[in-house]
Amino acid sequence: MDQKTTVGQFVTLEGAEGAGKSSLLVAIEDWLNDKGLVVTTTREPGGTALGEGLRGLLLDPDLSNVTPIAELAMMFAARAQHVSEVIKPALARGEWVVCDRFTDSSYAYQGSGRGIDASVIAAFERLMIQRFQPDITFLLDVPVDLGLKRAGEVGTPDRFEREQKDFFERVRAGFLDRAQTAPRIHVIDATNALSEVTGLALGHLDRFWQDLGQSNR
Ligand code: Z5A
Repeated sequence: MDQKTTVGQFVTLEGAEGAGKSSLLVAIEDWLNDKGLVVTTTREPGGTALGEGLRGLLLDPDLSNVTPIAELAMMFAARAQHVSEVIKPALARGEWVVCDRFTDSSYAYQGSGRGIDASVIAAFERLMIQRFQPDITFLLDVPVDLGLKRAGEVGTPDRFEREQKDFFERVRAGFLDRAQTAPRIHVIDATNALSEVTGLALGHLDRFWQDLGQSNR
């Protein structure tokens, strides 16, 4: 396919603790670069000076009594800045953007995990980012115990990593429910070896890429 016929696409990676998003992001970036595409990689919360500042507060284990709605508002403040300052400009330049987490995480963590009603999150989504959506999403699904074990092997626990197992069970269920409602979300069994997880995701990405070529003919 002639790469000049494609326009920038927005790819997001989702999943609970230790699912392997960071590892997959590198493989996707390499795959897209091999196609001759320009790729911007980024993450949430973060991706801008404001977003990284808010990330520091959101993950700070010493801030133990943040209310769920304040947490949600900070996630969306970071996201609004990120969409406007980084994501949309990169897409407008024809680049592909690969982002570690996006709005699906707010539905899973602040919605299913913290108990905020989905209609409240949808209202933030409308107000703050005008319902801007990814083009394709990979949801890395892993049982909570395995994810926590993997994540526990890296660094000291942040504010989210200090949550109890039942919180992460709700988050996992929330992600899987959401995947039922959006065809853009591809669920990948992340209990597999990293090479297999990568292969499954790149298979979906290749089909998505081929379909883009079809629609550009
Ligand atoms: N959050 C939120 O609440 N609401 C929102 O709207 C948003 C975010 C956007 C920060 O996210 C927190 O923000 C997050 C949710 C919340 N907290 N939690 N939980 P983050 O993405 O920065 O944090 P994270 O999810 O905790 O990252 P992570 O633990 O690093 O997960 P990962 O990126 O999916 O995993 P990884 O770093 O690629 O892998 C972890 C380890 O497992 C590493 O040693 C790998 O080598 C290993 N690994 C990975 N895959 C495999 C396989 N397949 N086999 C064996 N070993 C593996």
